[in-house]
Amino acid sequence: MDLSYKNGKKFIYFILCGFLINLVSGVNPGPQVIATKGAIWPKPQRQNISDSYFILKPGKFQFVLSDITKNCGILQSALDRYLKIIQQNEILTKDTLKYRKPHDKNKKSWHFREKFLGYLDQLTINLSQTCDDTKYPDLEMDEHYYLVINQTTFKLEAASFWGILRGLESFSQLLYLGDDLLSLRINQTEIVDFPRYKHRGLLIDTSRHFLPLNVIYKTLDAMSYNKMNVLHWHIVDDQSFPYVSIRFPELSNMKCKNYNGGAMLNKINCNFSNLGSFNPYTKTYTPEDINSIIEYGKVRGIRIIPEFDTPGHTRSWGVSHPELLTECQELDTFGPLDPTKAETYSFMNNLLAEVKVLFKDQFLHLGGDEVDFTCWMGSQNITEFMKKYNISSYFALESYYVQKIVDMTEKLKLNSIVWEEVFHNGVKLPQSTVVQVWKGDWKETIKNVTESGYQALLSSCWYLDNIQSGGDWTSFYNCDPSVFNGTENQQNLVLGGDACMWGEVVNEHNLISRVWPRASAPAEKLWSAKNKDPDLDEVARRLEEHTCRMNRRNIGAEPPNGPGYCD
Ligand code: CP6
Repeated sequence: MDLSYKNGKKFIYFILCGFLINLVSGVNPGPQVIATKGAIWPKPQRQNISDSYFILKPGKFQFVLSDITKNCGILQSALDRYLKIIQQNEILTKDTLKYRKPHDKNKKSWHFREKFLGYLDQLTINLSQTCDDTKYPDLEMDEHYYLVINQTTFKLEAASFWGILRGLESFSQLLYLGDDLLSLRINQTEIVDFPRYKHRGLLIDTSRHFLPLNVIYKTLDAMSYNKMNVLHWHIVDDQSFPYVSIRFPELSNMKCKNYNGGAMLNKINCNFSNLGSFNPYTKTYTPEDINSIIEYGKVRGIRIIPEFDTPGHTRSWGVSHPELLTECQELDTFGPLDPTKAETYSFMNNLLAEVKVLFKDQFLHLGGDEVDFTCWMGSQNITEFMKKYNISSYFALESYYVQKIVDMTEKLKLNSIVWEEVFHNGVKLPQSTVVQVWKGDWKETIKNVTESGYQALLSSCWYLDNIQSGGDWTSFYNCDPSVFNGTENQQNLVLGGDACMWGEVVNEHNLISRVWPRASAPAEKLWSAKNKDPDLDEVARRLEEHTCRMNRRNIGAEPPNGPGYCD
């Protein structure tokens, strides 16, 4: 008895202490953000919605195709995916039934204006163009769709398959569990929707840490739930070269120099830094791996753009090809790719030609960021080369290299994306080049880039490695790519942007929770209509539900708004 009394007293102290700590540290939990059900993320361009609703029985529901769409494999696979997602909701309704207390059963709906309109058993899919299964998503893909759920019509219409994909995502998000906790509901609604920007990307970095295929697939799933359409794959860098090249397999699969002259890879004699990849057996991407990622992205309307970042960030290339790197003054240390050698360029030409065929996208990211000049400064060979060709600065030398690579890429009939340094260095770029802006003074840089007639991508405000405590999606959300001083013509040159998840401290275990739902903020900024003065409480409620929805779909997104729960 005594004991329980003491415990009780302890408990009171505990509560009091907690209260005082809260008071002193100024912690105010604030109101809990209550999710808004059946609201779409990213917000559609135009949506009329009424309180009246239909009931959808997941086991009974089906998609109906018009004749023109009947033999479209890519569409069929999308319908299968979304039917599964919709049917998952049936499990949810059954679960809530199981755990409900009996007295809840008589609970009346709180919303008096809600009116039951009937059952939604099928959604008609109207694709107005013939479906072409062989087409890969590209910058110009048409993502426009039209969705009507009313008393006369249940239909989803689009000119292209890509629009149907985006519309299916919206349709699946409209479903919510009714207040009776028994039925899936969908409100009467009409949606006209299309993206504000064509390029809505996410950068992943598989050099600093390897990311297994299943994590990349999951990332692509989550991207499709957010209507993002570009995976910017920063596939190689200083730390590792996981890309298995057909032409140069040694890049990821280095043979040890002193291994008996044999051709086999020797794991024992090859320590960590002797390898181009962290592990040539388990931590590389073969052409087959890359193909399956491209196909997985394709059916979700996501382009896969690889980045082969040069001339800096290439230390791992030198493991098997030290001759490509600038030899520095200090013995056995290497700098950026050696811009003075013809073989550097023939190597790059062979590599990029192979990459073009494998990746299929019209764009290739050439990097060009953060070139460190220290090694060039000490190199006799570099100094002589600069004198001979009248190159007056290291910036000019860097430009000399990038110019050749950009021209090479153009000859391969590919468009280039480059980091902003390339623009600052005054490289004469083909007009079709896209400049990706990542540094702090982005408004000034985007203004200058578009003034010169180049297209631009914004990343500066969407660095996911930049973590601020207390939920930082609002800072990502407050950044708008059009807020710079430029003409309408200049505004039109902004293609969109990338959220960047650099890999220094991110691997398969924390990638998903670090990216989601934080990347959902740029996803909405890039899709939805411009809103100078968004109601952040409304956005928070919608993001809360969107996060819960991703969780229900097996995406381990973190809570965006502090304390709360998912139904
Ligand atoms: N790696 C490469 C990086 C970064 C860049 N390029 C980077 C720089 C600064 C920050 C985050 C990432 N890790 N290849 C710059 C584009 Cl804050």
